[in-house]
Amino acid sequence: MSSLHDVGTAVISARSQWNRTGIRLTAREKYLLTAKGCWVDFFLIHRPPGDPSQFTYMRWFERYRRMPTTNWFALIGTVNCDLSTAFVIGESKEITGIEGELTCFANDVPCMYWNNWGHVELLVEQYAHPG
Ligand SMILES: [Ca+2]
Repeated sequence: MSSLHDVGTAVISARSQWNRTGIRLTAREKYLLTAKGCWVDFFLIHRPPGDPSQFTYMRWFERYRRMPTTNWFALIGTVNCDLSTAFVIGESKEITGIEGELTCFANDVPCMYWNNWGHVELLVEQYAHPG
């Protein structure tokens, strides 16, 4: 017997600065987000947790990422396309207390989405209420 049920799935494109999932979250509910697949930054393949800089020149640009201290191409979640609400999803993340549409992106420098390829798949499940 599972305490989780599916709320929805979404395809998160590496090329899109904002991926609107159409999945609406409710603050009183608790959710499990899980992501799978690979996406590509120019020629570097990443999984949903992303990766640290693999070349020295990449370190110069880290501070310009939309989440400056988070891995390149980490899967990021936000609410209603509002960067101030951003949190790392990576491969798996439990969330609660969030109200609004789940919107996602690959962590990159804003002007560097043109050389992004591929997508990851995000599954959103909701925990059943205890008792
Ligand atoms: Ca890029």
